[in-house]
Amino acid sequence: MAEKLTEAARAAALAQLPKWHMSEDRDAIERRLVFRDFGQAFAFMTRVALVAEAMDHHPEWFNVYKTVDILLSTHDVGGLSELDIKLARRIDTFAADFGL
Ligand code: H2B
Repeated sequence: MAEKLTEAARAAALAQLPKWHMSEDRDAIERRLVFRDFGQAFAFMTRVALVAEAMDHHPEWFNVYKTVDILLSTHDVGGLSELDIKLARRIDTFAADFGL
């Protein structure tokens, strides 16, 4: 079972994820990605979906054309856990493949 990150743990984790910011109204992290077109955005989302399913940890996300807004939070603990940090790192790796 995941546990909510302590203040020290989340500060350390966020320092490693400069492209993410804390949500204004949730204990969650967010990143916006703007791709070249819808095909790239959806290819990226497909890769993330497969990893999310394998992790049994799923993003909250919103896609309009080439923009993907992602919010990560662990529902089971009502806030940020190590699972969100792990998924954010994987997402950053995929995004880098698209030059983001
Ligand atoms: N995703 C996220 N983001 N948080 C969760 O707590 C979570 C999840 N729990 N995906 C999983 C699925 C849980 O509902 C199932 C039953 O394992």
